[in-house]
Amino acid sequence: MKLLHLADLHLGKRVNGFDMLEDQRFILEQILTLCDKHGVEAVVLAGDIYDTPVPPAAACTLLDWFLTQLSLRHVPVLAVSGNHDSAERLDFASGLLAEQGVYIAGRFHGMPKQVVLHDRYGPLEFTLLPFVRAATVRHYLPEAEISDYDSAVSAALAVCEPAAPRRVLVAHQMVVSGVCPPQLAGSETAPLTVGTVDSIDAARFAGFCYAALGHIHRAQRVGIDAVRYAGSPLCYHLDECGMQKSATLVRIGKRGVEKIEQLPLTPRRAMRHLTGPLAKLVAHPTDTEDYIWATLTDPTPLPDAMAQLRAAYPNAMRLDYQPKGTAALPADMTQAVKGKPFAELFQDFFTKMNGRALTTEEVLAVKKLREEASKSE
Ligand SMILES: [Mn+2]
Repeated sequence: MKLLHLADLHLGKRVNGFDMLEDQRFILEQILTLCDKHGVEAVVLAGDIYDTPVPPAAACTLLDWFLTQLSLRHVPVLAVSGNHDSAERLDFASGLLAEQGVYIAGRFHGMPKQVVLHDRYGPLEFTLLPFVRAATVRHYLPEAEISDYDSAVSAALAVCEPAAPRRVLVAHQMVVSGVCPPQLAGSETAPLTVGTVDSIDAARFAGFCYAALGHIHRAQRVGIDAVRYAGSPLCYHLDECGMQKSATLVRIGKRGVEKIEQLPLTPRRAMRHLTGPLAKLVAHPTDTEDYIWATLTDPTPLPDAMAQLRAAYPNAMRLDYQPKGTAALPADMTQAVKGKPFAELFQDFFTKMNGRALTTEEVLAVKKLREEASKSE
């Protein structure tokens, strides 16, 4: 079976005040074209279908259109809620939609939804695990030993009796392999935390031939090829400037995954980061409809800089300064803080906020607080 794995559509999202709905419609049309071209037999939506629990009406209309188009092509859809979705709203009419081959798991009721589709090799099971917090699972499975996200997801999956030898998991969680954190894209939001406390070990998915994940906006494998994040289909944050987005085509054969391909997606407007003096940036603009983040290297702030920039690039989203010779702020803060000890991070933060370093007494006080906090965790 040829699956198209998508996630984090975030329909209805605004980026820096810009409504992305037209861009989203454009990319969904492209995805439909890819479905036709590659003979996709099922589409997986691994959560964060909408950007907010109460999405704008136009976002609902867009999803309605997309699901209808897939249904007209007789392509089943397997969808779960993400942390951005309202689980209840996403469940609206899900019983009726299931009759049309649109399988949606919004709420977790104590057991993931299991859907069995068939291909030439027989049954293929989809386990649809909506986004869950440990407390939700604990509520429905009071007998299970649940201390964190990892044990919660394990317990939630353990309830299911395998319905076919070949099983695919659809989930929206923070999944890690060993101690290796996934590479964030920049636009993920809660419940991400520093470290791996709220994360799930990919080893929990050993019973599945493929785990279609959502939550991290950068497409990537987690430890092994068959555990993957599809990533968002569009750049949703300026930190994602220049990131190649894709849809993941997975071919499942007799014994499991046979081939995985990342099909590149081309946005209606690219998101680009330009650096240089303003006069130079606006002198010969190219692809002027793109979403632009400009870092100006002019020695002093310029009046009307944004107005000038927008005259050349009407969709300029952000403007900042980095006069020549000054240190650049790292574009990816996660890389900058990675591996730094807590004391050092706090010292940096304090110095930045207060313009002075911590005194020895303060350092000790912070150390004490930190120790107390870790005891109460
Ligand atoms: Mn997301």
